[in-house]
Amino acid sequence: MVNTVPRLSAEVREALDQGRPVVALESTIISHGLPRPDNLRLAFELEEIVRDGGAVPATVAVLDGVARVGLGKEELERLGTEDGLRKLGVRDLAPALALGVSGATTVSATAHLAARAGVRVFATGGLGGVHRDWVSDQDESADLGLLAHTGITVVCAGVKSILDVPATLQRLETLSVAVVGYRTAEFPGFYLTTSGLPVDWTLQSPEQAARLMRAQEALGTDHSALIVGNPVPPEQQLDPALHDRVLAEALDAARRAGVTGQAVTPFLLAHLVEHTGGASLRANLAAVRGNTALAARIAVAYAATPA
Ligand code: PSU
Ligand code: MN
Repeated sequence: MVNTVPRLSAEVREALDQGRPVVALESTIISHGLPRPDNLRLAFELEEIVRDGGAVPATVAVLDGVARVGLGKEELERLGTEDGLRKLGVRDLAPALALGVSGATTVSATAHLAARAGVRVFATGGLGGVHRDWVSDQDESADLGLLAHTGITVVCAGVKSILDVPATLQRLETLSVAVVGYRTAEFPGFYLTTSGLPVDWTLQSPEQAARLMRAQEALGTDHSALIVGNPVPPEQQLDPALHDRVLAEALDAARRAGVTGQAVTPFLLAHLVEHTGGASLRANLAAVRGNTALAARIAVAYAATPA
C-alpha cells in the first residue's frame, strides 16, 4: 500500500480520481465544540446531508498518528466519544504524526489536509478569528493565516460571534482572502443571522460560487481561500438580546478563570450552551447543517463547471 499523507478513504479517493464532488468536514466541532451526545449525532448527520446533496463526505482527523481524509463509522464514533483527543491546528499536525497521537482537526488543519488531498469545498460552523482582547493577548486563530495560502472554499456562518468580528474582517482583507455573502449583503453572525457588517460581494447560487472558484483558478488566486458566509435562517438564530447578554457573561467568566490559548473557544461555546438553556446549541447545529447542505451543492456545481 502506498503511504500517502493524508490517508484517503477508498470512497474519497475514488470520487477525487473521477472528478466527482467531495465535501470536507472538520472534527474539532465534534470533539471540542459541541456537547455529547449531540456531537456524535451531528457527525453522522452531516455526512448524510453531504450524501443527500450528491457529494461524498470527507471528515478529517488524525487517528493514532495518521492524518485521515474520509472516516468510517467506528472512526467517527471515536471522535465523538474518546476522552483526551487533542485539538489540532495546522502547526500541531507534524507533532501529532511524529508522536502517534489522535486528535481532531480545526478549520486550519482540516483545510490544509483537505486541500492537500485535492478537496476543493469544506463546510464548518463558524471560522476562528481575531479575539476581542487581541490588543493585550494577541489571540488570533490560525484559521485566518492558513486560509490566506490554502486554495479551498469554506462555507461557514461567518466567524464565531465570540470574536472581534470587524477586526477579523479587516484581517481577512489584509490577507487578501475572498469573502462573499450567500444571498445576503451582510456578513453572517454565526449564532445570529447577521453580524451587522457588510460584505462586498453577494452570490445567489451554487453555480455562481463554482464560477468564482474557476475564476480564482484561472487568475492564479486559488492559492488562497474563498469564504462563503451562509447565514442561519432568522427563525433559527439565537435571540440577539440573549446572545449579547450571555456572551458578555461568558467573556467575563473566561477572564476570571484565566482561560487562555486553545481552550478559549471551547470554553466560551460551552458557557453559551449552558447559559442559554441550549438555545445557542440549536443555533449552532442549524448553522452547521445549513452550511453543509450548501457546501454539497457548491461541490456538485463545481464538478460540473469546466475549468
Ligand atoms: N465552528 C463551530 N464550532 C467549533 C469550531 C468551529 O461551530 O468548535 C472550531 C473550529 O475547529 C475552529 C476552531 O477552527 O473552533 C477555532 O479555534 P481557535 O479559536 O482556538 O483557533
Ligand atoms: Mn486562539
